Amino acid sequence: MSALTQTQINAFERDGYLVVDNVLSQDAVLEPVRQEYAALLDRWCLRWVAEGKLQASVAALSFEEQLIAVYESGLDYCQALDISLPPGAIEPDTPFHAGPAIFALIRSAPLLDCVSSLIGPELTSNPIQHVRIKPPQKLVDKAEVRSFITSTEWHQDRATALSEADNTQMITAWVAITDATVENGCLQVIPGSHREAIKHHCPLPQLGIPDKLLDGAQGVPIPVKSGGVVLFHPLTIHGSLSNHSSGIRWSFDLRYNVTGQATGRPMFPSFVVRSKVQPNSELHDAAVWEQMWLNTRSQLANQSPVQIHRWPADAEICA
Ligand SMILES: O=C(O)CCC(=O)C(=O)O
Ligand SMILES: [Fe+2]
Repeated sequence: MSALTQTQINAFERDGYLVVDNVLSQDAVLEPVRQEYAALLDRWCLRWVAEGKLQASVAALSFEEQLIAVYESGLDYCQALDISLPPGAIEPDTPFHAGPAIFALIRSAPLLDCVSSLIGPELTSNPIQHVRIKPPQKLVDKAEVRSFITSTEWHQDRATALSEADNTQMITAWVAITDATVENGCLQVIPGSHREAIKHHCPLPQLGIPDKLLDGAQGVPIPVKSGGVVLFHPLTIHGSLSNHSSGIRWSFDLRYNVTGQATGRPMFPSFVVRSKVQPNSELHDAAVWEQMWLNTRSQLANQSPVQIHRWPADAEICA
């Protein structure tokens, strides 16, 4: 798999999204990510066991079983496993994960080839990025609203960035680690919605477009197999279904913007991931990338809470 065909580019421009199968190598890219996450979760489990919050027997389970056991024990793994810092107050020890396998995933050449086909060869890794490892919905608390755990409300990614990035050329690359199916909570999109303007979003209970501003019946589910990618435009209205399977649903959402344009999250670090005009501006060192996030955390730990979007909860349309 390399650059997109003209037919694929046309489909992206028409629909605002594109599913590309077999972008990421299982052996070279996804297996290292799985191993890195297994080791990461093992470390957290050891800590929780030592703190008396988790039964010691959990250590012997598979990643998926561990994750589910951790969730059922009432432990919050979302930020511990995420690949970004959170909004709001940041502490000197707020956890996050910026490991070498994630850096390699972000830099994966076939993935960058796809993105370059849509926005050109000068690419910055945008810091609006997350892992979502969703447990079976039957285990999820009825009051749960976070899109790291349960279904994701209809929204446009442009609304998750500050308005400084409203004209930024950006692509979301949603990477399937497990197969994403209608049953386990794949993405859904409203085809062609990227041709409309940014919609009003409400921040609560989860950032999303109020029902009265869209017709969710136009949504189509977009299943994709492990190693495949969904690419979408920042104005494409999308969300996800809930996980009605008995296993986890695991994805990463990565973003890329044209270098030099605003990222929409200026307090978090971005880096040049590919450049044709200035190849030596590319960052190739995973340790430097991790250090950028560590430095950001130190700086933000002494500051007022991080505001990541523009949407007030008291807007009339949100009532
Ligand atoms: O995976 C999900 O549930 C939502 C992901 C999403 O909204 C995104 O990748 O922009
Ligand atoms: Fe999104």
